[in-house]
Amino acid sequence: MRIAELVGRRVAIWGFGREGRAAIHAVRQRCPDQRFTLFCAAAEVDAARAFDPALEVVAGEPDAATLSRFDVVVKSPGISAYKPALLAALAQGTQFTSGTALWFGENPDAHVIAVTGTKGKSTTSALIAHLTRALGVRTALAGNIGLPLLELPDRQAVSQPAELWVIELSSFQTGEAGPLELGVITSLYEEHLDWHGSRERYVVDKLRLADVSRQLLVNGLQPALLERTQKHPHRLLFGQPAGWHVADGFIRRGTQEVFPVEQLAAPGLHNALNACAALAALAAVGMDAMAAAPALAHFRPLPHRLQPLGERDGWHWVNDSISTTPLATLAALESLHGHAVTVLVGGHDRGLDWTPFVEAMRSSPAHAIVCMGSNGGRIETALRAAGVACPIMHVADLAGAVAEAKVCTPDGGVILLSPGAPSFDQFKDYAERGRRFAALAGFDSASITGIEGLGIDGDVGKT
Ligand code: UMA
Repeated sequence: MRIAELVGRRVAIWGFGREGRAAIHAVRQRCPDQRFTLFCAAAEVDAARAFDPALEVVAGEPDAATLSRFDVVVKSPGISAYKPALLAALAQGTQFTSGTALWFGENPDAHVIAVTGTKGKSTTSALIAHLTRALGVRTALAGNIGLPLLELPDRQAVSQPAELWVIELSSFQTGEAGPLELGVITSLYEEHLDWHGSRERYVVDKLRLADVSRQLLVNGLQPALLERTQKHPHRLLFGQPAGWHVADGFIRRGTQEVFPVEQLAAPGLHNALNACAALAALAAVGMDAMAAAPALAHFRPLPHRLQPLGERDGWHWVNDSISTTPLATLAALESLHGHAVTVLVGGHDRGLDWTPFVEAMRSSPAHAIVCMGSNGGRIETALRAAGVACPIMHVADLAGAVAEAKVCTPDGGVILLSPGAPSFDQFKDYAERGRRFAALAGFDSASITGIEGLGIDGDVGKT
């Protein structure tokens, strides 16, 4: 759908976050005389009225009858597409679209690499943009990583439009994109079950990217992903010995040594694999990946994703606040193997199974584990029941966890925040949790949390 198709129709925008605001602005620019309605939370009403006085602002969750009074609803990604009210309105003929879908409608011939995956999608997107820019390609970086597509300037309105668009898509958006040149799927685990309703639907929604991608690049180390994408007519793999993969301390293309893992700016095996995905993506769209590879040394790791904050009071501090599954916490610990690591785990309890974490800690414990937040007690109990042989502490919140970590971590050791759980029990989001951790450690939280490179050639900053 194009934005111009909204003219003269009954239009509502649902959600007043980053995406909702971008949608209001874009629709207002293209359809200045259009009346439209915004559905948002009661706490957002004043800000919404100030943002666009011509809006009809309605507080609270719309029901099916309310939604079905509209021809088109532009929905924010965080609102589940499986809400009963939405499905009922859809059945009555209301169309649902989104900022992502409208952008693709406006830009059908843009040269796009879209990246999704349970883990690794933001870093891989940023790496692709970093590498293509190193080759001199004018590149836009946007999407779920932190910049709504509708916030990017119109291609027609800028003197130098992007030559390549690198777009991160969450599982909430993969069904809204395309058609596009290359889809990249970095990994497939279990996430966002509250939005999708079931694991199978999460997988199906995530894999919608395959349907709209002319070429599909997937992680060759994940059997389930391989099986689910094998019918794609132009499937490429990374992580396997014949192509871009990691072996014996090097990123390799086949047998050729391309880049030493220890010189990667972003630490950990999973980041080396993300780099393989990025290099393979460049090669897939006909760019010189070998020439771009040296730029991996200058990539700035994204905030909150296994982000080394630096040294304070004799400890190394690592912020992995984005970690919302126990498997992500294990990956973080794996990447710090060989160091004395105190790991801070726990947060909002959404019922995930911590057994793999507990089992891993039984065979190879961290230096110490501090459990916190609403599922902290549950994790502590499981660790103790399994007889994990390292100090285990239980505290109420992040401040308490940092204080405990300072007591039990030796000089030169690592204090790692990798909660394996969402932040909503104590914070607005993972970014706020990461900033708080940085501040508690003694860093200037504002200066470490920007994402470099958003927008066209990095013209947009973010904190
Ligand atoms: N809302 C409802 N009902 C709901 C949920 C939300 O009415 O059930 C309303 C809220 O009241 C609010 C608005 O929706 O008015 C918030 O919209 P949103 O949750 O879609 O958040 P935005 O601020 O628009 O941010 C979104 C992405 N957030 C989500 O998908 C949850 C951001 O990804 C993204 O960076 C931003 O657009 C810019 O494109 C964040 C994220 O956590 C980083 N993504 C998840 C992930 O990466 O796993 C999916």
